[in-house]
Amino acid sequence: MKISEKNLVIIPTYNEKENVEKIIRKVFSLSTPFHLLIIDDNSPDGTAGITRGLMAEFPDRLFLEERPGKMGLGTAYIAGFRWALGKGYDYIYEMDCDFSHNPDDLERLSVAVRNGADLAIGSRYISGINVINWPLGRVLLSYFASVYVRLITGMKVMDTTAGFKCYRRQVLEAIDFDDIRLKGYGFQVEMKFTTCKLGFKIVEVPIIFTDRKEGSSKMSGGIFSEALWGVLKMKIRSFWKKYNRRAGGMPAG
Ligand SMILES: Nc1nc2c(ncn2[C@@H]2O[C@H](COP(=O)(O)OP(=O)(O)OP(=O)(O)O)[C@@H](O)[C@H]2O)c(=O)[nH]1
Ligand SMILES: [Mg+2]
Repeated sequence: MKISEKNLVIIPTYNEKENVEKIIRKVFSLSTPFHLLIIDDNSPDGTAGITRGLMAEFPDRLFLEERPGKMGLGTAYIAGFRWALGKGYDYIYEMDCDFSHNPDDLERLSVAVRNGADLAIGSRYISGINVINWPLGRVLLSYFASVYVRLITGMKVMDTTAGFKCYRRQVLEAIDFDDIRLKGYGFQVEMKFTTCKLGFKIVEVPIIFTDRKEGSSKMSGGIFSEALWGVLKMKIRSFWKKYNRRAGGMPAG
């Protein structure tokens, strides 16, 4: 890796006091000199305070952005992307705080983008189904959600809802964040769909995903139904936009 290349890992947090210090230390123990941005939504359990306490130990590498309340994963990432672009990072990673994503795999995503991918996805479904400790119902839900998204969008991505990724900065520069509407799992789908439509190269890197051992899930029925309907609406909107461009502005909508 060229010494001038800057890598930023963004981790959104909400009530991750059991995990946050461990994940920070783990990321900084890797051989790539990753920087880390924690985006905390005023977690009642004091996640931000724990992070702040570690900043003196990792000066110029550990950063914290605090938002006033729980505003969802999608807007947290968008805030992080804008921050990263403003600071000149070359490679921008998304990772959960709960160790479902193995921080060691950051290095493998890094290799994929340096070998030419514009977006590297840590994929649970590229070689079988690599999910550990999820109840069968949750695995099936996630897997068939991915199949559903592939059918609707036509994307050739196996793990369409994956949230462990690395973007080359040019991808994020090309995306109009104000046009990204979905917030939860839908956000992850919409970002991939937009990246695909812009013609960027997406590569899936096989990973093993493990259910969280500590802290609690923020997954909800609302997030699920947003993804279900939102993906359909997203596809219709994209079709409409294309049609509008071809028809020179007609019909309105
Ligand atoms: N800043 C911020 N972070 C969030 C929010 N919701 C979830 N997170 C974080 O996003 C990451 C993923 O959330 P999880 O609760 O693990 O959701 P999940 O991985 O979809 O669900 P599980 O598999 O059940 O853990 C974790 O690091 C959470 O702390 C939010 O509203 N704001
Ligand atoms: Mg999780």
